[in-house]
Amino acid sequence: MTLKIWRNARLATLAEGTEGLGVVDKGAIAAEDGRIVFAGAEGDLPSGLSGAETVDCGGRWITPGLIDCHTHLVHAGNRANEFEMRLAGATYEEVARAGGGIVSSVKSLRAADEDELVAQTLPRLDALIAEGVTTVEIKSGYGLDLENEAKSLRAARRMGEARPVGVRTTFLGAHALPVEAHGEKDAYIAKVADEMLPAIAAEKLADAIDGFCEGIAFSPEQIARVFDAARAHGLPVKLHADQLSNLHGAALAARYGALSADHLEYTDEEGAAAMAKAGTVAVVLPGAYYFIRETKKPPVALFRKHGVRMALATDCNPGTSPLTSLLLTMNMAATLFELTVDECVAGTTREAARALGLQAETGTLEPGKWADLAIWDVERPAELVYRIGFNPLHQRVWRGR
Ligand code: DI6
Ligand code: FE
Repeated sequence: MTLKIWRNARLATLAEGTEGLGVVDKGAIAAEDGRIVFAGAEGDLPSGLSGAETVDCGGRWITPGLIDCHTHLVHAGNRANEFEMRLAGATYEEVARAGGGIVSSVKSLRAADEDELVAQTLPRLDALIAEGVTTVEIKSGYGLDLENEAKSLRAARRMGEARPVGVRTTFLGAHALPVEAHGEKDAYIAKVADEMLPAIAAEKLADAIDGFCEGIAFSPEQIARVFDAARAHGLPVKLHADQLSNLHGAALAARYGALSADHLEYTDEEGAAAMAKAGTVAVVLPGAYYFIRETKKPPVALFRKHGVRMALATDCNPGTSPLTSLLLTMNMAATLFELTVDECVAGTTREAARALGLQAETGTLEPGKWADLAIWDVERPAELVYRIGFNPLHQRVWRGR
């Protein structure tokens, strides 16, 4: 049994039901065997906890460890060449005709073996960890056949063995149509639902199932087919919804009780209301919005009006969001989408945990949760959102270590 205490700290507990960030001014946290046993005013520390190893935080702020709840961290190569073509004036079609787009990432991923994928992904994970990330979600979706999707998810699982970080994996077979499907979307979706998903479920490679519901990807009917298969295997679902157009993806996700619907730039009020009713978290992804120079913003005011919980994430991917900073993501969400500081901090902790179905385990500083902490050299939490390209992390604690 290891007992450890962090004292002389200011806490943003994010505890459910508290005002704002759930601030405790002269706070302390105690953890036993990697779980929080006390979080609150230092004066209230149970006396039975004295004698433990104690860390003086010097008045620094402690938040829950950050959670990046939407990434495509496992991918091979990058698409800087396409970025350069686009800057030189090439259209999306021209880039695609030159072999670019998701197809080129699929080609690179299929050519890489699992060890190479792990090696290429680690620097991206390390960048997240350096900013206090203690849990990261990682999707497949660049393999697009069983062998390569399974390889991606195994590489994702290995991220959690290579580093002290929690990893949740998501199977995104319905991300794009592979070239060998020759335009036959229904046939490919049948393969995803009837062959790939069951095999991945049998190997326990995925914690959730995701899809891309969009004109350039799959229709609501095709996504529903995948979600039915997920349900049959007892796996929760998430959805890339309403990113480029309104196909009513948010409402579809809500209908399946999805953990989250993500992007949501084109979501309408009906979609927001359905999400609120289902408890589906809205994950906004300002990195993708910024990188593709989208101008339609997600309907944050509608999410607030209907009481939809909001999370934010990097969406780290080689095509539309080559972003590995959750702090910068917070700044973007505030500046571009007008989220408040409290919404940004809650959206990368408590609500991000909810978007992964991990709200009982992490995301707040409360007894019973994992001792996942980020200790910051800041005067106030607003600094986490305010700065651009500066990392004030003092120390990161994952499961008490
Ligand atoms: N939405 C996106 O913006 C990306 N995937 C998705 O579902 C695009 C991914 C890529 O271009 O590689
Ligand atoms: Fe994504």
